[in-house]
Amino acid sequence: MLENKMISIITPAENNENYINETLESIHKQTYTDYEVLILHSDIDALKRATGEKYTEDERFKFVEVKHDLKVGRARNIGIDMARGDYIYFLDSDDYISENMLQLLSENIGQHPIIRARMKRTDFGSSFAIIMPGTNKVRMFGARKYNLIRNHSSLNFMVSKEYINSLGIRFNEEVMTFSDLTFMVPLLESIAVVPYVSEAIYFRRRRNDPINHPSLRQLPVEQRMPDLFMVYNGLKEMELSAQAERFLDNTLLNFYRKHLVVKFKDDSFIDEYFDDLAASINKISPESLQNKDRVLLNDIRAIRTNKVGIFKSLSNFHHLLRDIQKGIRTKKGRKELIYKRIFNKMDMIDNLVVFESFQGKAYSDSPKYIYEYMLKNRKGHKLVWVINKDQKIPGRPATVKRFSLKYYYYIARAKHIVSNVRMPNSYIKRKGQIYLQTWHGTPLKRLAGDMEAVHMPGTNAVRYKRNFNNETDKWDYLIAPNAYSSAIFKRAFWFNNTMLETGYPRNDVLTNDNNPVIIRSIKEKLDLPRDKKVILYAPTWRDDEYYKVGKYRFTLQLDLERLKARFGDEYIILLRMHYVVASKMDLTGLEGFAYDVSGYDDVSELYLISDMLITDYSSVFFDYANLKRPILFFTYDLEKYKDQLRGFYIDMETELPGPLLKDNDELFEAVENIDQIVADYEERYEAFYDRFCSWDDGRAAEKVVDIVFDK
Ligand code: C2G
Repeated sequence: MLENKMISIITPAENNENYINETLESIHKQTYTDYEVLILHSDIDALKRATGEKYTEDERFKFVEVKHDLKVGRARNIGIDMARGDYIYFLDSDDYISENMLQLLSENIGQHPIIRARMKRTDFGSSFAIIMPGTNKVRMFGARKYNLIRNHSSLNFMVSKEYINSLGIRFNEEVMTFSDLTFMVPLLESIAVVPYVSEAIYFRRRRNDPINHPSLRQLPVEQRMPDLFMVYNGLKEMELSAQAERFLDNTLLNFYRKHLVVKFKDDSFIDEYFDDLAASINKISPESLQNKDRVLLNDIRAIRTNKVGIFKSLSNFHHLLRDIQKGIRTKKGRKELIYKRIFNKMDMIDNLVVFESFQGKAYSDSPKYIYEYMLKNRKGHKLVWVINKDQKIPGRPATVKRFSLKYYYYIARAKHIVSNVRMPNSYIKRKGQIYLQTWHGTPLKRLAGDMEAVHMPGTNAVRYKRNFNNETDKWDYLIAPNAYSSAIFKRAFWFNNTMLETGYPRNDVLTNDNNPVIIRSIKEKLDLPRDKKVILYAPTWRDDEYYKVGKYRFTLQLDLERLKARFGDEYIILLRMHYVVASKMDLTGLEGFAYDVSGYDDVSELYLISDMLITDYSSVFFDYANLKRPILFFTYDLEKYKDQLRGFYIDMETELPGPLLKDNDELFEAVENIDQIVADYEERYEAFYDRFCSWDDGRAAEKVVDIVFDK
């Protein structure tokens, strides 16, 4: 145990205001109490407000004001210079440590100048900061000490301050990334063994917003690469041990393989960076190339002999091979290969337009209404629909199934793509191609970049946001149904192209076709009784209730038997599940009262024929409000949905045009007293209508087409 030895924890906090409290809390709970924390930030007052009194009143917590745009290396150096402790410990302000961290480090460092503890990646907050009793073994890392530098980082090392000063080492202050190596390599070079304790754990938080708040490692390759070259070249000037040489060479080669090779798909990237790459690759020692595979060695040879032409051919050839290897195994892969390598090399066809709604599941939504407008008013275009079932579509366009070979053919050759959801990740947006994204609803639930956590199967927040951002980068036009959505879309979709502030084409019918003749014809098409009023029940889906990726479960909470017994003489009910819901409903005994209209393509037509809407958190109510008919919210799981799954943009309690009803009893009472509810909510409904529906004037399709397509 260290007697009277103080530990200085260095924690740069810029841009981490959201997480810092958990970091500080984990320090505050330490069983070893002789420490100071140097928290470096450019706006101390703001940071102190965020962290609260507990830390500002504890003099061990020192808030140090630094310039706003300091690189992390500079901040750490300032910390080292100011530290009064005997030991320095590096902890980042979005991470946290187990309670026994400082104690175990201090108990086990002995006469060594350095020690390190265990590290774990986590997606969670510090409530999960468990300790692992009984694993308090100290291992010594000698020959393998460089393995302790995980992710090129100095985090979680505790080092003697006197020792740092005797070596005179500091972090490089010019680079944004890889700066830690400039400190760690000279340090480890001077040390024979590093003790490692596995019972204390450093929790490294996986950042969930790689677009707006990337961690350093999530920055674009173009930004990280020059940093790596600079750091690598600088360190290679030193007299290094074989271990350090290997460590540095492998760092460079791994970065090359993981990131640069992908970028080199594009020849212009090779032209831009070849010389810098060659300068570093030339410094790799021959021993580090032993046992490397042929593909890598061929690349290196071309780089070292300065043969850019050969390097480009190799790179193109390898990408082709990789595409073939990846593609050949599955049917879909083979189609994607043909798409990428053949269809995408053919010319685009200027008047060809591909339409798709809800991944080919329906002929519906705004793409349908844009299509129908074009059919009448843009005769020179060839229009194609992506639709997965047999379906008669007016104007008899060519139809293709999603992911069929023809589908790939059309999305490669069409000048225009119109879709209301994301295209597949394999879609390559061609130069000159125009992608009109209509989207499919005014957002109530938090969207994409605004989501904190992601609870859908088969993904995590980082992957989800990255894929989403790749998609939104491809959008040339995006339709906004109202000013509220326009502002949210810009932020949550990171969207900087043309926002079409036109209202929704899918809502044109709610203005233009709201008359008894059309309503009757839709009811006839659906074979519904005409002497009953119609309730439409259209809930949304639940992110965490699923069978598998893309197929969600929905458990009906509505008591249909009771509803029928009480209201069956006056009403019928249409049950409309969200398009990702795969659960089937059993309506035995409810014939003539409850109708499953989940398979009906166009929900706008269902709105037209309904006298009342029951929904929950679905965007359907924003559209339905155009009709100014009653809306009830059956929100039996409000707390869970709001707090755990998504979070909302508006206050459900005060801003909705109808009441929140938490169980069947409340819901039935509301149906019974619907006239009273209409009267009670009149004012709120007006305000809601003005805010969300006032752009919908029946001409949205026309306005969109005029902007996006030539006459
Ligand atoms: N929809 C439907 N039937 C339902 C629910 C939804 O036909 N029972 C259609 C509506 O056109 C609705 C759209 O699907 O506007 C989107 O559905 P939401 O329930 O709002 O959910 P989601 O697909 O997650 O989209 O910005 C909007 C959000 O992205 C929500």
